[in-house]
Amino acid sequence: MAFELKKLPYAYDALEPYIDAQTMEIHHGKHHAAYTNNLNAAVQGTALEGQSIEEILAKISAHPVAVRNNGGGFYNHNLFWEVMAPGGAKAPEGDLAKAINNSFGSYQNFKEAFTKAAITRFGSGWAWLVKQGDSLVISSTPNQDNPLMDLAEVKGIPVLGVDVWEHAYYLKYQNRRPDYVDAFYNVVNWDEVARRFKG
Ligand code: MN3
Repeated sequence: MAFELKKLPYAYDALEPYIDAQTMEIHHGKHHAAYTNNLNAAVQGTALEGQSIEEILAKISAHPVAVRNNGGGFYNHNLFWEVMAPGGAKAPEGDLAKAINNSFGSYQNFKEAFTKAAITRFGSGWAWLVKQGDSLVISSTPNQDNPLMDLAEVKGIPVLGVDVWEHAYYLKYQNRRPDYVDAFYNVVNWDEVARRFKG
């Protein structure tokens, strides 16, 4: 069964004014669609056809670079759309809040470290909040790599990610990646992050 581009769980303009509708429409309808189509083309007729995206990513070092780039792009954007929502909780709660406090000292410390990872990732990539057992760590990856890949420096289960490719923010923020990352916190869907942390 081919990988499918899921519909966004909200309208293109739902994350305004933090993320603009035109960026969302191009990002989902063009970029994510292209990763999905290219992933399908890359696995078609190979032993990977029929595997889940998680299975493919877990052994990505053995697969062609087109599978790495487009498989990562397919997975990462699925996560990205779901960990954002309009009007969600303004901060983590419950077990997730406890884990953040245990791992980073406070929510504010987490935020500073996550922001730093996002703005210091050179070129295109992602910053991640990664589950490792009961604790959390922050990492960043280049291009469309992610912590599920066997070749990632920091491995684990991604529970939050922010896309820092220029296509994610350039129309509204131009070169001001820090402003975009700052705005991102206003649309984080902490309920979904908690669900992923619970596993
Ligand atoms: Mn992107």
